[in-house]
Amino acid sequence: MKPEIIQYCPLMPGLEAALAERFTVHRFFEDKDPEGFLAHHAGTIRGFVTGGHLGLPPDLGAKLPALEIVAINGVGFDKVDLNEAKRRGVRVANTPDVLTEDVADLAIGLSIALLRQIVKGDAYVRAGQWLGGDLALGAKVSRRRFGIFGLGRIGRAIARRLEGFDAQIAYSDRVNLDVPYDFEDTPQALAARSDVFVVAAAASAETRNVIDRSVIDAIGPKGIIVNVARGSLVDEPALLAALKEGRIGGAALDVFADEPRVPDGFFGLPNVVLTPHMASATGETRQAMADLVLANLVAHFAGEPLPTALV
Ligand code: 8YV
Repeated sequence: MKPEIIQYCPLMPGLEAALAERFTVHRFFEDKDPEGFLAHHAGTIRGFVTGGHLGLPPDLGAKLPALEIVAINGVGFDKVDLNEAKRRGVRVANTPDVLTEDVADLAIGLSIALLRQIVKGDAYVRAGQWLGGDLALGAKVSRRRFGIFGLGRIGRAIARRLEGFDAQIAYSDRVNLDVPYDFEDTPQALAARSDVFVVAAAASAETRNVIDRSVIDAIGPKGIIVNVARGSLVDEPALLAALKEGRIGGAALDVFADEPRVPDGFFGLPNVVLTPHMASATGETRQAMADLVLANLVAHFAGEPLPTALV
């Protein structure tokens, strides 16, 4: 008998095929009658495969008494209750490291796109406006002051890339780390010395809405914010209000508080760049993530240690 697992979101076709070979896969995200499904199968579901942005909703987890493993297709585990998993003896794995470069690359790309008006320039050429004059001037990227909020694996990869731009790099983290960048112990202090404030910290109860009005105002009308972490770190209504009132210079956002729903208010603003949570979305990286998801599930059901265990 193949172990039964829930697939909670679409995955790479190759991963879906590999899962189907080894497991009885319930494509929960396509189920028209999830309650009916749970009434019949909840008791035999042993694995749960999910996205980092989706995790395992607590009420659903509570309905799966035989659950043994949650395999996250992503590095973020903010949507999985690790304490509850420990308490229940449920193992949890994510896909760290393999996506670090891509997320850092997108943070740099978004910074350049906004400062150098790449998206605006593209629209300008397509609309035939080039014939009628010049695009307004952008702002330099090289030698700019960058503040990185969260200097974990991804934050450090962003900093390393910024060294190539001769940027002035500062950061905030829980502690002062042994790195060649200036440390600030509050997001406000970091914001006050940053032209580009990059959010790269993990989402948690402590970091919820930590980028609030005081931080946004400290970034100020000459500064911009770039978010490749999670929407929950930023007070989104406060950011939108600041953008509308010109209290912050701009925002480049890959993540949103209630994605894929993005507040309409952002759409009409000229000083924003918006992307659909695509920081890890390259073929190479999504394949590497898929390989890790499969390796963790296979290891678990073979009774072996998980390659990238959280719990
Ligand atoms: C993915 C992510 O977009 O790694 C994460 O935590 O949010 C992203 O890499 C997502 O998890 C895809 O499932």
